[in-house]
Amino acid sequence: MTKPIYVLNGPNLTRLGKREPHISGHTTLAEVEDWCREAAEGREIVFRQSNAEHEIIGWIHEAIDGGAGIVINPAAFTFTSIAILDALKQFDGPIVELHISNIHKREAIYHNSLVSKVATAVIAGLGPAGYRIATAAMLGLIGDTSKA
Ligand code: DHK
Repeated sequence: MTKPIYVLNGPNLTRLGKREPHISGHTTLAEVEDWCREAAEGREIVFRQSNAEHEIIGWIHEAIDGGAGIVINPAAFTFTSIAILDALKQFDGPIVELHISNIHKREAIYHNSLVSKVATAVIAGLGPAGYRIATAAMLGLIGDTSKA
């Protein structure tokens, strides 16, 4: 059984499309989920969002035992959560850290990502379309050549 790709989303991303559209655009998280499933080219996607740190850690633990790769937009937890960093450290597969906005162009509180310390790659500033690119890149990182 091929392992799924986990696409995990942090706090406030439920409001994607309504929240700060000048930064994140009008695309909703449901549309983003559809894009990830399309970009996965038939590979199973586990797509989750939570405003709760413990839930995101629970899904990372799930991926440790049964996931091929993790695409994660930890949102504000990127800069605050050592607990999420510690969970990701236990994951052997590729991790793609994703941000809709270019965090390095924003206020200083968004400059020091804890997750980047364990991420295989970081995508930031491509808007919601970054999810599609991150998923496609993940197929390559996990060596999914099913469509090659
Ligand atoms: C989303 C957030 O909620 C912010 O806390 C991050 C990230 C940036 C994003 O661009 O996807 O700083």
